[in-house]
Amino acid sequence: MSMQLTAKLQEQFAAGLQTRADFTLEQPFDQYTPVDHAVWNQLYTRQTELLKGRACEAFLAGVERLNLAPGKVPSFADVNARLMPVTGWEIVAVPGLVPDQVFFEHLAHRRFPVTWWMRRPDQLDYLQEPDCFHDLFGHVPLLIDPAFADYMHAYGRAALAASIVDARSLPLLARLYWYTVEFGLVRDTASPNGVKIYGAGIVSSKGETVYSQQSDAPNRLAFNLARVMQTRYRIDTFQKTYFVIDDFKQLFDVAQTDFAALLAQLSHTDSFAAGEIRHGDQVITRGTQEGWPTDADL
Ligand code: HBI
Ligand code: FE
Repeated sequence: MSMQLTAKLQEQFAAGLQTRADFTLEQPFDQYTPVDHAVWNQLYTRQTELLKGRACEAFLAGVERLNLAPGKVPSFADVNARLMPVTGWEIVAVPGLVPDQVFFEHLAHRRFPVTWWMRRPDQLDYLQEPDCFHDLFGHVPLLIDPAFADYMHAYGRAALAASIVDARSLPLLARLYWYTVEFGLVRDTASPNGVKIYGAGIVSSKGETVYSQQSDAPNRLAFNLARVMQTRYRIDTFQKTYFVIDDFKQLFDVAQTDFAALLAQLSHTDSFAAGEIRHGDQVITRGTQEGWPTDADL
């Protein structure tokens, strides 16, 4: 990951906010403005309404159990008081994206880094970097689910170990994270296209919530670990392909496998285009590809 000093980081530095060696800081609660709380309220209200019947039950239950509420930006300490006793995960405040190894180190110790600041009102629908709404509302509800909590931990440990051994495994690990934690779907035969949503990048986005489950454009393929690690992705558009898990137990089992051997093997193989369907794929829906950009993906 390239670490350029973004405008957002410069702003925090100017406000005298300093981070510890592990890139964390105390959530600077008094820095939130009435506008920040209003933005949280608006996004929370909009997404909880939209996600009924679209997000998986575990996600919706997590929002309830963590007591996330529309009123104001949640206190991280309050969230931790509900989260830690259940799965041993805690959230820690960070100024934004942190270097890969720092990120993996946190996950490997059951700490999830949450960007503390809120997006501006003109960024309700889209911003490129993760903010507090994406990180907290998107990622944290599933950390109170035992199977998902263990998957994230196993991912963190495997990614930390692999990234120390060989930096060439980083793109493969990032794809796994992308197609599960950020943009994962889970089977639900009673729902449109046979899927419900669990990925944080989807649940924190109004547009992608509807598109990922209901649009005819994207492919929806059964999850396969090696296949996912070989599949490139786009960060600038809705996904061309979603990978669908059976349940969180499947994810957890995947993270118990010998990542090191698979990563060593796959780092020498070709990667696939984001929208490609390959021989051997288990196709749930074949996308019409309507509206897809024609330029090359990552
Ligand atoms: N930092 N704060 C933060 N949040 C992330 O999701 C994140 C990160 N640093 C690196 C990183 N993700 C990537 O390594 C993942 O794609 C695996
Ligand atoms: Fe994220």
